[in-house]
Parts: sequence; C-alpha cells; structure tokens
Amino acid sequence: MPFWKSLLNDIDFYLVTDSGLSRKGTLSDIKCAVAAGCKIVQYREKDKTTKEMIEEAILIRKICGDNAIFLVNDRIDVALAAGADGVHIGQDDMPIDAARKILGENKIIGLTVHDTDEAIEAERKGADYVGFSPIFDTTTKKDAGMGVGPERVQAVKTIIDIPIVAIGGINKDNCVSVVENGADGLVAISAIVCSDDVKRETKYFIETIRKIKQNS
Ligand code: TZP
Ligand code: MG
Repeated sequence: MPFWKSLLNDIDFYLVTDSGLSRKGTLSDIKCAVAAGCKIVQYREKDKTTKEMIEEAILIRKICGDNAIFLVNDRIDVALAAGADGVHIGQDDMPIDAARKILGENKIIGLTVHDTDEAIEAERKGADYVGFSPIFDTTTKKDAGMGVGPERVQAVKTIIDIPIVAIGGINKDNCVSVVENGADGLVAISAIVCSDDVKRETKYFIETIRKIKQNS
C-alpha cells in the first residue's frame, strides 16, 4: 500500500506553493511546513520552465520523503519525472480518465470542483479527493471567482465519500468556520507563504483543524 493512503484519509492542513508570493522561497516554505507537520504539499508553479520545474520538483520529493504527500499542479509530466505522489488538476486541465491512464492506480489525482455536480462527477471518475473552491474571495488566483462561503462545504461533504479540502482566501480569522462546515482539510497559499514564520503559521492551522475535529 502506498504510504500516502493513510495520510490522505487523515488530512488536516495542505500547503500549495507560490514562488511569486513567497517571502523566503518555495523550498524554504516546504521545509518549514513539513517540519511543522504538514502532510500534503502541492507544487504550483506558473512561471518556470519545464526543466526548472523538474529540478525543483526532485528537491521537493526529497524534502517530503515519506512524511508528506507530494503533488504537482497540472503538470503530469513533471509529477512523473520527479516521482511525485500525484497531481492536482482543474476542470479545464487534462480529464481525470486520461490522467489516470498515464499515472496508473497508485498515484493520487485531486480535482478542483466548484459545486455539488462537479464533486459527484469527480468521485465517479475516480478522483482521490476534491478541492472545493473558492470558499472566500482571494487575490492569489485571479480567475478563481467569488467566494461561495463556508456553509457550501456542507453540501459537497454530504454528497461524496472522498475527502474534501477547501481552498480560497482561507486564513487564521476564517478557518474555523470552514472546518465546522465539514471540510476534511484546509488549503492555504498566501496565509502561509506571505508570513514571516511559515512553521508557526502551519502549526497554527494544523492544531486548529485537529481541535475542531476532535470536538465534533
Ligand atoms: N485555487 C482556487 S483559489 C486558489 C487556488 C489555487 C488560491 C488560493 O490562495 P489563497 O492565498 O490561499 O487564497
Ligand atoms: Mg490547473
């Protein structure tokens, strides 16, 4: 059984990288987040060449080791070249069934969904988890659309069996409501990579999520 099976079923905090926003650099962000206990890292890079991405992804693979699941955004080629655990794709990226053909059964495929219909379809097509987006308004992804609000997580959570992580504008002030509405995990970019202490902020999210789940 791949090491990530149990981690995926016990998601709490999930880091997505952004080299454009990062204060200390993507590799530093990942090292600090994993040291703080982050168990899923998604390498999301829009500005580098394929060669640069593969070189960086190989380093990320080493940092994550068996402690954190390592996913690559969009780029199945980069994921395979670097030995990542899988990919995260969007509605307009390669369809899940095509991605599955390339990656095989032992890799993770996560899909971004915006409503219950897309979530049902994602599960039916074999996604391993869904990223429900965007919960709140965000400036990190310019075309993300308007935040739908944390209450909408409940509708998606109750309709599918695969894990649901929530993304978009999540920060320390609003994260509690998202978990209380049923998110298995929270994803953040700016709340982590723009901070001056990635380890501290990551710990805060993990502990907050765990506390809410214990009490529910
Ligand atoms: N997909 C949907 S919203 C988003 C992505 C990649 C950006 C999330 O970034 P932040 O800074 O946590 O709002
Ligand atoms: Mg994409």
